[in-house]
Amino acid sequence: MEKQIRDYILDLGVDDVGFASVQDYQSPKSYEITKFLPDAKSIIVLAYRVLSSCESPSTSAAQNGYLDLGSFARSSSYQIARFLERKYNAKVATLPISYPFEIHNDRKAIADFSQRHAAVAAGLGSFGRHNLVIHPQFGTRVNYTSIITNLSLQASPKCDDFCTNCNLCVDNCPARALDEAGKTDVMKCLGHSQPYGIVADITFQLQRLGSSPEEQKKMLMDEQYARLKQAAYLGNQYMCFNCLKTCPVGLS
Ligand code: B12
Ligand code: SF4
Ligand code: SF4
Repeated sequence: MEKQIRDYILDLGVDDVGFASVQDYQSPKSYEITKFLPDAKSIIVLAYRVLSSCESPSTSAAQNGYLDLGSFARSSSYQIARFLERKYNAKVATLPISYPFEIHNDRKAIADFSQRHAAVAAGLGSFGRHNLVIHPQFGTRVNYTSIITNLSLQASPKCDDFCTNCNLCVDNCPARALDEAGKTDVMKCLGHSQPYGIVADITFQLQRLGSSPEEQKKMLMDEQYARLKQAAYLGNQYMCFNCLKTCPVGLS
């Protein structure tokens, strides 16, 4: 069964796949797996290589490559889930590349499920100094999604540690968000990687509330407002790829 599932997934064009047993998924801040699927037994983790457009000097081109990946991942995930249901009468729960996730004041920007911990559990990489998962072939230029299922699948072997501690990711972070080992300073990263994300939106709205009607009109005609709107429509607002693209592992 594992081979049939793997072949189906790779034939779709997904770059790599790994299997984890639910016991191997250890993510202290995430919800229990049974919250997503009460009789969950395995996690199928899918790896998608990030396009070389992440290096483009054009922010829109870099962002568009990422949105392309996101659409492909969503479509692949749905097709694989349908395949598992039809062929094996399986129960499934698909977990996204980023959104949606539950939003609560006490959890802030912590997703329901950690794709990074799932990828490590499924043998699709190991954590690096930049707190991202490094894949054996694609290095850090990779995104992950997961499908939780009640099928019992043989777990894939775990990966070695690939980080060479060269510190390039830390030195190339424009927000200095990676200075403290083992921690990403979320607010510093957010300000730089999502300059038109929710934090920027709240700042704009607060400023608008305290402005005169004339100033408000001016603010709504300004490019800043159009950028905030565009980011909100697109959903994925990442505009920085530095830690992902500067990591040399897997590039040769
Ligand atoms: C929200 C979010 C963000 C927020 C962070 C909010 C936060 N609270 O951390 C912000 C905007 C800052 C962000 C930035 C980025 N993100 Co982001 N993000 C997410 C998202 C949607 C949810 C993260 C989350 O809350 N997970 C739940 C928590 C509980 O788990 P976790 O985040 O994995 O955190 C654990 C690990 O970091 C772990 N950990 C870290 N280092 C180490 C080391 C060791 C040894 C161990 C054992 C554990 C460990 O400890 C944490 C607690 O358990 C995930 C997708 C997802 N659902 O996982 C993508 C995701 C993590 N992001 C990703 C990427 C690529 C980025 C960016 C490069 C931006 C971009 N251009 O894509 C930057 C990188 C920042 C960095 N270097 O850390 C990828 C990472 C892929 C990879 N190769 O690892 C993910 C997995 C998206 C995906 N589906 O592929 N992101
Ligand atoms: S995405 Fe950019 S700002 Fe965020 S940690 Fe990586 S390099 Fe730093
Ligand atoms: S850039 Fe260097 S230090 Fe950073 S994760 Fe990659 S190998 Fe490790």
